Amino acid sequence: MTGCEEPDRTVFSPKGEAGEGSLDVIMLSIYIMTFVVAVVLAIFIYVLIRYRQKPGDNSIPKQVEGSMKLEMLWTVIPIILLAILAVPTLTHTFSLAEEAPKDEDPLRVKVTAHQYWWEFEYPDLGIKTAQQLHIPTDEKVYLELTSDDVIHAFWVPELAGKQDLNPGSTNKMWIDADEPGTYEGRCAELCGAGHALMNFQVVAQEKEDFDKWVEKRKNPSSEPKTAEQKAGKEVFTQNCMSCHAIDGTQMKTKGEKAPNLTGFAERNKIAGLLENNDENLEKWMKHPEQVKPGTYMPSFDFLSDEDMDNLKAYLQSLE
Ligand code: HEC
Ligand SMILES: [Cu+2]
Repeated sequence: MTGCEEPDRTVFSPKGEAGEGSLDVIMLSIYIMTFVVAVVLAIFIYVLIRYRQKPGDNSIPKQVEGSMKLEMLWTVIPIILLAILAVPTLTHTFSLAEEAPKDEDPLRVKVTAHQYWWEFEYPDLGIKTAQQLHIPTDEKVYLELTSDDVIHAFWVPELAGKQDLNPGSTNKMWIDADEPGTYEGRCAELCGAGHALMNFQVVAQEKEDFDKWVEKRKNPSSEPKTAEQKAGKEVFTQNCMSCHAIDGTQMKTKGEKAPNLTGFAERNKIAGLLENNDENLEKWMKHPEQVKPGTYMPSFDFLSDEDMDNLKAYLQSLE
């Protein structure tokens, strides 16, 4: 409850139907627990005062063993309270895993977690991206979640509850946002050295803006224009292409083991973490392990300053 760095980025300020449903369940359990604590405390204080030893009275109170009435009472009341809690909790949890409706052609996204980054694929749109999941507002987006290595968990506190991503199987959930904005996401399952920094963002956009983003992503402008960018592409081809893919150029590699860098200039964070600017980009490329311990991106501190500058110019031209 108190662990989030920004005060309103929590489950207590939901920005969509899924998040609101979760908050309702959380509040119901808080009310029930508050009620139980209050009743128990009241009885406790009453008993402390009412039955404490009176001055001059050393008699031993009447000894009672086993009371059918009390035993029944404190067994039945918790059962009733748990039943009141269980019904909405289960209903909500199962509704979050609801299947995408076949007839309506909903937006589906395949989410694959990797140590320590996120891959987002839109199978019906033919788009692949990383670290930032774009979604349209006011629409349920159906996620199919899986992992490439160990168990991770997908969590965007403002939008929905947590869901595990397991290697070799697929879990389903839907999310929705009713306001445009950038929502912070975290990996919520200890997955290795870089776990605490395995951040991502959900970028919710009005439907038109989202459609524009899709168009742009389908026809990315990744041809270098300036001399610097051209030289940067060379450096990229030699050093980075074995892992990273950029669509829209000839260099369509497998690139499954590292984030797809198409449209990189438009991401507002690098590796889900650092503000996207030239300084941080250089810091990341030179010493990624200092930014995110355990990361599988190798260090490129051996590149000359000129190569580095060209590379930055090229990457920041990818729209
Ligand atoms: C051995 C494979 C590998 C090579 C080679 C490699 N990278 Fe990476 N790169 C990765 C991985 C894995 C990540 C994800 C790191 C993470 O977030 O844990 C990454 C992340 C990045 C990111 C952040 C992406 C994002 O979505 O925010 C950038 C930028 C990047 N690499 C640039 C480069 C450049 C430039 C080169 C060449 C100089 C390069 N990489 C070479 C594996 C590689
Ligand atoms: Cu993880």
